[in-house]
Amino acid sequence: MTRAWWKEGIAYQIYVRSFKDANGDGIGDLQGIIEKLDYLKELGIDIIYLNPINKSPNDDNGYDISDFRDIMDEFGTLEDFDQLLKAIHENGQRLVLDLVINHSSDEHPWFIESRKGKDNPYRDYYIWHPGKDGREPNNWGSFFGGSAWQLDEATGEYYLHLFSKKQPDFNWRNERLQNEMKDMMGYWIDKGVDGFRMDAINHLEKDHSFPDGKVHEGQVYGNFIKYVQNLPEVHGYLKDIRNYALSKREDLVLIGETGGVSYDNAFIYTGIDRGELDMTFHFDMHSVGKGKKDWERRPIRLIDEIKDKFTGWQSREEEDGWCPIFYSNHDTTRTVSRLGDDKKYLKESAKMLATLQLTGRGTPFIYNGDEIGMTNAYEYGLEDYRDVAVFTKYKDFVESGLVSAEDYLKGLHLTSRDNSRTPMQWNDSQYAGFSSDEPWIKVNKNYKEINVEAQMKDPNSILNYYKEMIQVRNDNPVLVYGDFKEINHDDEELYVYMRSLEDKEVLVIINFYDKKPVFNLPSGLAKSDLELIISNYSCKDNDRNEIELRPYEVRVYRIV
Ligand code: TEU
Ligand code: CA
Repeated sequence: MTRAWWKEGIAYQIYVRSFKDANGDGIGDLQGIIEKLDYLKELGIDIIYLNPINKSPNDDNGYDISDFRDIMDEFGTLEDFDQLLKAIHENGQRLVLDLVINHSSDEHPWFIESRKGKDNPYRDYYIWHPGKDGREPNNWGSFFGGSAWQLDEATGEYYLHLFSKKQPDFNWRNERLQNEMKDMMGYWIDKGVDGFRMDAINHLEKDHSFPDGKVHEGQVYGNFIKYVQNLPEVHGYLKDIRNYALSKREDLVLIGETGGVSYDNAFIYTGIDRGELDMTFHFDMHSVGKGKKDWERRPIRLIDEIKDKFTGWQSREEEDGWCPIFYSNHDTTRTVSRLGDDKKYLKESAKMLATLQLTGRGTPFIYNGDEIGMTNAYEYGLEDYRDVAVFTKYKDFVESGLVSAEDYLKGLHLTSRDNSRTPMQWNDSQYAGFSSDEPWIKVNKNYKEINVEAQMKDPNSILNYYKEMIQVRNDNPVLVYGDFKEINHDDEELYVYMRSLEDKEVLVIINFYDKKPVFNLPSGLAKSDLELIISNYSCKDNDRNEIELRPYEVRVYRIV
């Protein structure tokens, strides 16, 4: 197995806007992150991935960029950035930036030029199309609801936006645009950035015949996914980007965000011989427990929703490339609310999920707040939401009568991205120690019970368990590079696997529910062969060759 810093490190994703506000304007900022670098070092974090920090009108919280080379006003200045990067490197940590090059803000100078006229030199930096029979060019709906086309009066043509209408898609067939984007990456590489998470990167190419999509039951628009995702031309763009980036610095890490990609096809991007990406952020954990309707959820099925996926990713050949291990990010709900039990067994289930994440082969990406078991915000009213998608989808679902406003709101408590964007809970002071002023989005009401300060003092806290589990991973390279072999895949409650590297073997037993299953040791293995490394319970044991597990109990054993 080829070694790399980005394979061995523990990564942590910071949603900057909600992490720490240093200047008291209610919005997180770069100086706030600098204040918390020692906390991250103490936790055992090696790699920090920041959601977008470039200038943006924040229609989609930074994913609509109006200046790719400057810092968002609310987050600080380029000087703050240089200070942050220097502090990260002095801490022996690395920085990965979010690179958003599928689209820009409609307030970017290029788009302002592009919409001025059909013969403007920037016109085909973006994707314009005449209407059809007085309407949009086709029936595509954006990911955020509404049509994927926006009419621009100035020239009477429509522009394409897969996301919000303030996020016009770039035309990646334009070589000048390609060069502008590479040059911009070079600017950040020259500043010392260690890698990039490349946003919506497998959407760079679209089918320019723009055929209508099939309108599925319960949907208002045509499904466009096969015309805008994973088209073959994407690979050429990625090879070109990688060649350029690595010509400037060899040990960069390039991580693509790629919907519609999983363990069985990620090699098309991460295959070592492909020369494209080092890892891909997939969406496998987003859809776990997703109900029939966009706003509904159902109980999780361990085998086909967790084991098939985790084991699938763990079982890939080395030549297929590497992978991140993560549950949540800024586009999903809180891990322990979606996959664990955030009421009766918050601590036990959060620690169980931490163990699964930190004993797998792949780079663990901990989403900020998961290390203290932050939960969804169940008390939010519609007025408390900030995500542009909440309101565009409100039109599609509530105003079109598909669901009542009351049921849509209940659904948001279980499915909205804003659940994972509530302010980081540092202590039990007003605004949870995130800010001295009212935050841009309401603090979760449980911050007095769930916060960093309280958990630092509690040896049995989720935070201290993450710290311990990270140390266990660092002390046992078998957990980083070791082979993975699942035991008894068909068990519907227990997830059990062996990690092995040379003569080292570690057995991981995970009870995924609030039940009390018994694990019978496989033949050839006896209790006397097991040495407990870590568990989320104080271990009681019988003398038989079986292990009784309590709700959400995990056991990590060294085979001696
Ligand atoms: O999300 C990308 C995204 O949502 C699409 O890739 C799509 O959901 C997927 O391909 C479906 O299979 C990124 C950011 O993470 C998100 O926060 C932004 O809102 C979005 O891009 C637009 O920049
Ligand atoms: Ca601030």
